[in-house]
Amino acid sequence: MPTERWVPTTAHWGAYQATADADGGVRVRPHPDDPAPSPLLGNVPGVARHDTRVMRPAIRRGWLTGGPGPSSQRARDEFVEVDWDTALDLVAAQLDRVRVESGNEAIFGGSYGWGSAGRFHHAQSQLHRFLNTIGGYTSSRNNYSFGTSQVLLPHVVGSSAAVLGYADSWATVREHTDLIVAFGGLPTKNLSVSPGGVTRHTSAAAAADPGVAVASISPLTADVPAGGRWYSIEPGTDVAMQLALAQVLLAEDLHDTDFLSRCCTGFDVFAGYLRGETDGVPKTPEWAAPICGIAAGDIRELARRMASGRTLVTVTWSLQRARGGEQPVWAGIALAAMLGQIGLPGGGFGHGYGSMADVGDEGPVLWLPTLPQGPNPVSTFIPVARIADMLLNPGAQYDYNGQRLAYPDIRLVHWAGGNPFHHHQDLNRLRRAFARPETVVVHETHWTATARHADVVLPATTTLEREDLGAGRRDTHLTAMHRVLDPVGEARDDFSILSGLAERLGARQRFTEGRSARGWLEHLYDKWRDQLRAQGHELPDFDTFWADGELRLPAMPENPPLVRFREDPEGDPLHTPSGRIELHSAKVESFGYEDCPGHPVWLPQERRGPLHLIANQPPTRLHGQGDVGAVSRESKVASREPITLHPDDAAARGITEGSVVRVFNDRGSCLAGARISDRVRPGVAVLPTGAWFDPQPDPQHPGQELCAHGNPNVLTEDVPASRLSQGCAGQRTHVDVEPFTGPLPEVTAHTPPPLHRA
Ligand SMILES: Nc1nc2c(c(=O)[nH]1)N[C@H]1C(S)=C(S)[C@@H](COP(=O)(O)OP(=O)(O)OC[C@H]3O[C@@H](n4cnc5c(=O)[nH]c(N)nc54)[C@H](O)[C@@H]3O)O[C@H]1N2
Ligand SMILES: Nc1nc2c(c(=O)[nH]1)N[C@H]1C(S)=C(S)[C@@H](COP(=O)(O)OP(=O)(O)OC[C@H]3O[C@@H](n4cnc5c(=O)[nH]c(N)nc54)[C@H](O)[C@@H]3O)O[C@H]1N2
Ligand SMILES: [Mo]
Repeated sequence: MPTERWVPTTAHWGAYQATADADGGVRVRPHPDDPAPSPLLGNVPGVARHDTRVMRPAIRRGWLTGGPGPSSQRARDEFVEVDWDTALDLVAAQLDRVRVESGNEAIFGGSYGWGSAGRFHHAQSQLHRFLNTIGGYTSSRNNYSFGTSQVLLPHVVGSSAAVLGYADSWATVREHTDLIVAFGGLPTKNLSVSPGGVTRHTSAAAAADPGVAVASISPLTADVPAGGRWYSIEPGTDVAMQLALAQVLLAEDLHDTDFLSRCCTGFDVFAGYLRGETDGVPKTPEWAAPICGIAAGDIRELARRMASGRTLVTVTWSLQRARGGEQPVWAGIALAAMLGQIGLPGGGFGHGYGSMADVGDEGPVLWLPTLPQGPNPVSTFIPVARIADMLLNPGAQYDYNGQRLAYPDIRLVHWAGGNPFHHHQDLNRLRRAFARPETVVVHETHWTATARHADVVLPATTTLEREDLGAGRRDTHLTAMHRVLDPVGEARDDFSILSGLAERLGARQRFTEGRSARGWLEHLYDKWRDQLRAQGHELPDFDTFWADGELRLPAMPENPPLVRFREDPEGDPLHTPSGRIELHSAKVESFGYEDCPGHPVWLPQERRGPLHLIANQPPTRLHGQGDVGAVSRESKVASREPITLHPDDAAARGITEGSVVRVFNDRGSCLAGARISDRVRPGVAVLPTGAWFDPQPDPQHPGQELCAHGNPNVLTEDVPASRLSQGCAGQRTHVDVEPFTGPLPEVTAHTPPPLHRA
């Protein structure tokens, strides 16, 4: 028997080693230096060669026979498999026709999504680079993760990096912090993930047991770390509690007037609002308690405690992924500013402890090898979460960050490395939107819902089937990602697919610069190595790095903007209009948005359903990735995604543990498997994202469809956080739940669609 060859690779859930099995599959084991490998690693073997891998280029029959055009048959028609030349000829011809007839603006290439780890084969970068060589494309801006904060933070602290890029490490927190006040809690389930990967998982263990007192404010006990105190809050009401905490600091003179006058502007306006001068409502704990469900005495006591030592106020990204999502972030900053500890070690404001592994990690902040995308000759963009609005309303005007913009008229959608039928809200509406373009091209490794909604599906390799360089934000290592498996079927990497298209459009040389994939890895590595050498860091040559399998990234001196600013507010001002932290922004106020006025405010929201639904990140996979893997499959209840309900809510509806339920509101419905637990607040249900969308006729409601598998995005509302950010607001919605008594439809999302040979 040949000896096993274990090779290094990495994924968004961490670096690991892999070896090919005799039967063509793969086995995996953690990186030897990883103190806490991700549970998501267990999905890899089942995903690599799953039946849902796309084997050959496939074309929707109606598009193949009838030609391009709007169609409601997407994801309803059958697919025909064709050879690569046929598929590439057809796609290149449509790209060319659209750019000639309608201009490159009519091509939407935003292609949002996480794809896979790997600096070169990053699908979205490859697609952007390709589209730029053929005249450009309409792009998307910001992300689903913290897209609301990306627009707000520059107004408040001058840049989003000031907050997001330089979080104190967990070691610093452990050393200096007396109290962490965590809005959204510190859910460790999120902390094995970081974009591009993480070699040593240290944040998850730190967050699980920070060794520091924690006030964990969230509707779920799963978000509370060891020794933490649970403040069970009504979803969507954190701002009321934050304002009440601020009001106590103000009323009891516990705020740092020196910091507020030296480093902030607009505190007087905010303080007037806290006192009720503008609206007649003082934001006292007694005012907040009935809104947020936390007793007034508890709020008062917490405020006093916050002022008595070093306090880190932190807000998970989930809180800004909601209507009015700017407010809990801005109010959190205002609260931290009143405590006067912004820029001090272990104090001030944090954003994303409990959201992502890199927040609080200790790896260096440094520039990684990056595929250059080149300039995009088209300047048209959309805020990323406005995809359905754009496709449905060409020409319509909308607000964004003080600008009035109009949606382009999109004829061709080209997607590589993302799954809008995972990430977007109100999937029934998204289906109507995806009926509008003339052509939808998707590169996918698996038959995801987005692949099924395409006209042309081009089979992509996974990281295990190619070579790459890998490292994540604040990672400690650069991994030489070796190839482990042969490509499945006729799958090609995105670089090779796009080289084929570039060739047909006369742009091959511009796209490839004459390099092979291996040539690019060496080129990107060498360029990066030269840059680091210029900064005094000597790294091995490519061949040595490749043979070693990894290298340790050099430590870098850090210069966090808020630390510098605190030390010298005049000499090192922030990039805000005032140069200071803006607790009132004249600029934001001047936009006149009722859903994001000039300072943090409580925006009451209409309750439109008996239960709050939290659609948070899944503990068992990365978004939709890995849903066919063992860890995700084993978590299902009656083959559906588990929904967690409080015992009182379940009893009131006659719902029993393990049964199939129907979750519904006026936008849609899905089936899910009931889990009953007092670890959620009464009135709150939790259905994580990521079960592959499985639309089927609803057996009990003729003419309607339901998702048979449990994707919460059939229920979420496709609205922006506000007119300021236009950010994703998918984290929460309102629903009702009932026992499902109809004939039970089987889950079909985990089997490939019927395929015919041309
Ligand atoms: N309701 C609700 N919805 C949400 C959220 C929420 O909190 N609530 N969170 C949002 C957030 S924060 C995010 S980031 C998004 C995530 O949304 P996405 O990033 O779109 O989700 P993924 O499932 O990671 O999709 C990546 C796709 O890329 C494919 N892929 C992997 N490697 C390759 C490759 O090499 N080439 C190609 N061509 N394809 C590849 C995978 O098969 C997968 O289908 O979801 C958002 N949606
Ligand atoms: N295992 C795993 N980890 C992941 C991901 C994944 O798919 N799987 N995705 C990664 C990505 S792309 C991102 S952007 C991050 C996202 O990081 P987050 O957006 O922060 O993560 P979520 O799990 O969606 O939400 C965190 C917690 O917020 C709480 N919460 C929801 N609404 C409210 C509210 O109104 N008030 C309060 N106080 N709490 C509330 C919920 O209880 C939830 O558990 O996660 C990353 N980590
Ligand atoms: Mo995200």
